[in-house]
Amino acid sequence: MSDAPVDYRPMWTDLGLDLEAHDLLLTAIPQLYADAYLSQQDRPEGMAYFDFVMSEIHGLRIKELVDHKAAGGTVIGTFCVYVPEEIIRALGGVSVGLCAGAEWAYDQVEQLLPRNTCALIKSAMGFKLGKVCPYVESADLVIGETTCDGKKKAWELLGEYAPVYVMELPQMKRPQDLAFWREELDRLVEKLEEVTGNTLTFEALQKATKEVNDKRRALQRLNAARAASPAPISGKDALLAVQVAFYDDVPRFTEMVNKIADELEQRVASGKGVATADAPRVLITGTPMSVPNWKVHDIVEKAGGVVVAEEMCTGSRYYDKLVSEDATTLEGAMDALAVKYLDVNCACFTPNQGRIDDVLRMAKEYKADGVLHYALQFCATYQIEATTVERSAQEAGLPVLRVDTDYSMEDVGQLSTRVEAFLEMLKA
Ligand code: BJ8
Repeated sequence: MSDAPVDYRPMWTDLGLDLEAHDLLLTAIPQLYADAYLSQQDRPEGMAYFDFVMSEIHGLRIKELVDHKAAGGTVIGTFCVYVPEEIIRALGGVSVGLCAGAEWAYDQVEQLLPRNTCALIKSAMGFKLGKVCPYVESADLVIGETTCDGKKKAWELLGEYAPVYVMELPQMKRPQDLAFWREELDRLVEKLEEVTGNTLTFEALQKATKEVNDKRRALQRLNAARAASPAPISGKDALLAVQVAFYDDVPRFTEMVNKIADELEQRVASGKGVATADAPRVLITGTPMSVPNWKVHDIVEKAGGVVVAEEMCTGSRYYDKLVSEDATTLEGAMDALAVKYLDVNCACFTPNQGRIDDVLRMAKEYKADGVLHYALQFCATYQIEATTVERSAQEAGLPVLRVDTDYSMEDVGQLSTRVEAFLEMLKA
């Protein structure tokens, strides 16, 4: 096999990317990655896989998606962990997460959305309008959801540029909400059957459920090792693993993460870590962080702390619960999916005590010294819920630092100062 770099430009042109703008993006991400990731000491060797994945983020993986489509498959884009990837997979689709973590084409975005819209929505919209995301350009269908008001209304506008289907999410978790959600999953199946041209079967859904559960089990293993002191892996690396889980090939990802988990378990047994045993241990909770948003983890870890857990959708909310594999019928398998997916604790639900319980439980399990509440600016649900999280954590004796930010780097200096002071307090 030749080692010559592959020229992906014809593929990007076929996908309709703006090559000039895309070149700029592909210059920025490796710089960010090198600064945040490759500068780390004593990383687990298994992270070489993720270095490779990141170096090919718009290359090899996109080629795989293009080949999958050429063979009759479909690609389905998603923005939320409430969208069951098992159904997409069982219907022969590949699920790819489309949330974006960088400011892009905001001049165009702000002609459509108010300036004070959260960065996650603006970025997702910017990647589409700016024609720099090969994932969204590969998607046969984009699935939005009615989680927060910003997303719900943004999908109407995104629908002018891409084929969008919106799932309605209940805002409470009562029995009648579960019944509604179960029906909503049936409507999703109907739509996906239409797009994929395939019919959902019990066997295919069970197989997909097992495969996605295996992926989550691998992430559970990787993350369980972080309870050790010293932490065997940085928070940044653990975050990256979950970020990649949203678009990588499922069996390959599972295999590679299990290998890293093996390595971490050996590190724990031999007392090897990435930080000193007295480094302040921080649990981060809040809104999701999509590639290449590594800002807050980077600040904490460069200031001498170590992030030991993430209670967020790019964290435990993605992997900590499994779908029951006990069903014997398609109906039963769909019921199991509905139960699992409604059990995600997003701040768009009221009440949302489950999230508070998770934060307190995880802080104990991962021996966190303090909690950093992370919210994107203009995200009302998480910014408001921060008050309850802070109060509950403080009652449990955990100091809390609230960080409201966006994807810009303008506040890095100011945030670093606040984080350093917080870490000093945790050490005292
Ligand atoms: S389940 S957290 S992935 S909705 S940050 S767009 S909530 S204004 S991302 Fe999320 Fe699903 Fe919930 Fe998780 Fe709105 Fe807030 Fe922006 Fe957000």
